[in-house]
Amino acid sequence: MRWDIFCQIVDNYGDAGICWRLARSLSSLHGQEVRIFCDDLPTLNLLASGVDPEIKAKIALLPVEASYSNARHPVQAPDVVIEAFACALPERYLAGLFIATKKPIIINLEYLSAEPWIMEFHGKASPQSHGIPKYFFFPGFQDEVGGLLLDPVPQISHLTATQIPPALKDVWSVLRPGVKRISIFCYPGAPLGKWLEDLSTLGEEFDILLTYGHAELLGSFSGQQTSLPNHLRLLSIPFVSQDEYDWVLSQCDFNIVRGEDSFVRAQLAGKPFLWHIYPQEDRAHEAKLAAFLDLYLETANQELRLATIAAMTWAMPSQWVSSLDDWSTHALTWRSQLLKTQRDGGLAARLLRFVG
Ligand code: TRH
Repeated sequence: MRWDIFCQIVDNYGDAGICWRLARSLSSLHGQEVRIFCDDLPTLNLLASGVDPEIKAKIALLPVEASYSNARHPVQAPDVVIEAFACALPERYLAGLFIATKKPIIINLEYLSAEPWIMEFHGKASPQSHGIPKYFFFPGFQDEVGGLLLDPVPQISHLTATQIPPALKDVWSVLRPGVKRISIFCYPGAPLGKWLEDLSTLGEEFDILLTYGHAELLGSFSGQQTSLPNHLRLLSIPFVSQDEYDWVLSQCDFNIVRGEDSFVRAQLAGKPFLWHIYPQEDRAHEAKLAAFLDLYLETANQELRLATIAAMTWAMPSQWVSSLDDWSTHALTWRSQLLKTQRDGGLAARLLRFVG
């Protein structure tokens, strides 16, 4: 089938990240023909860099305008149109679909949530005045919903610890053997300086990998690193490709992640993590985090449950670090559990079955 994915980048990388991962899964794992129309191609290209050119060549990354200037429309509409995160389709593209002989299915690909209400809404029709069938598709953890995006192909994220991606060689060369590693990818507003300061008092050594732009978030704190005994070493990594970032997550002992793509990757890396969920004005993110923790901690003992909830809500590391070993074991169990629930192929495969 032919798929058109529309991606509007609001202010972060997540929209492009999800679209790119989905496109790769559909193309590499399921042999689908995919085009992504994006309003910010440089960002999309940045994430997609470093991928095997043969895989990349099969997916068209195009500006939004190309969706209505292409000769394929209105004669040949795709089979499926994805509106990633409910982004609006360009009017001229939609006009082409109206007069196409065979109408596609439009999928409103929603945000990932662990909240139980999505089970009721997943797959529901969203009737439109133009008559082209449109459905809601909710990614999620339960069997009844849209699933999770798994790794598209065994590439960099599956390399072993010694197969360091070239872009990370410099940083990796100064990591201290046997020292715990923490990667940091969070939103501005996180109490990062205080968090690191607390970490530095634990008497244990940590190498801290700051993803692109995060040294600036730390402001004066990063300038004070000499006053932090050797316990903490702060290292900035460049913006790397999506696969390389996945690899970083798999090579750290603890990860701070943020939007829904890195959140799922951290879980599939099988490591303890802090999900700095995107803060929403109506505090809807609090309900989302609580719903996830209900699932994530279902089998955890009371001590680990309290430690994890504390960590996920930015309590200082000294308050929960003693549970880190238990948490590491739990993270591996959770990973296997996730892979079991997604053995049907996860989101891409469920999407294919849904439209098929
Ligand atoms: O960038 P994000 O904060 O995106 C968010 C989410 O989509 C969120 O749900 C949405 O509401 C909000 O934007 C508006 O975080 P996320 O989802 O983790 O996406 C980051 C992507 O960037 C992910 O695919 C990994 C990728 N990435 C790289 O490719 N290289 C890097 O160096 C880093 C740090 C990330």
